[in-house]
Amino acid sequence: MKGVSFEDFDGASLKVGIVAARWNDEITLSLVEGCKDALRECGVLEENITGLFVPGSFELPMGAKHLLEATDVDVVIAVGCLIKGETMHFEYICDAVSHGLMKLNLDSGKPVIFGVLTCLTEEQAKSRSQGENNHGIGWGKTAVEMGLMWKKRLGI
Ligand code: RBF
Repeated sequence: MKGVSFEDFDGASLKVGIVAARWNDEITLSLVEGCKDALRECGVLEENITGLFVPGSFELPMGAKHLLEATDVDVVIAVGCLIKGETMHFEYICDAVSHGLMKLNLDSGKPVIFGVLTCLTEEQAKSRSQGENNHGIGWGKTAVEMGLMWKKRLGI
């Protein structure tokens, strides 16, 4: 199997936030569905999933910070899709988002999952957001694993 394997988790105690960018929303909505499918498969309850949309991927770190501070979620998944264009925006936004999300992980102490596709073409983005290759599935499972790890460390 390409990527990583996961054990069977029991996420019934977890509260999960999903912040998603509206840029390339055909792709990001499908990625969010992949995340939710995986969360449900791991036993996360529908009422324990909180969603928030932001305009673009650059806004994901701020949106994730909002979820961490204004709600009682244990873990946040930040979902976006960057597609390389004619300008340097792709490089700047990829760099800013990945650093912003990592900083939030370390500063907040709660896990923030990097659910951002960085693609050279729209075709790549489509193939990574559909069916069994929907990367949202792996991000959902990663969120459960890291959320449970965080709760265990705190003894809650
Ligand atoms: N946001 C995305 O989530 N994905 C993109 O592919 C994307 N491309 C952009 C390209 C340009 C030229 C600009 C100006 C913005 C782009 N954004 C994209 C939006 C960006 O993440 C952010 O929402 C805006 O720059 C406002 O802060």
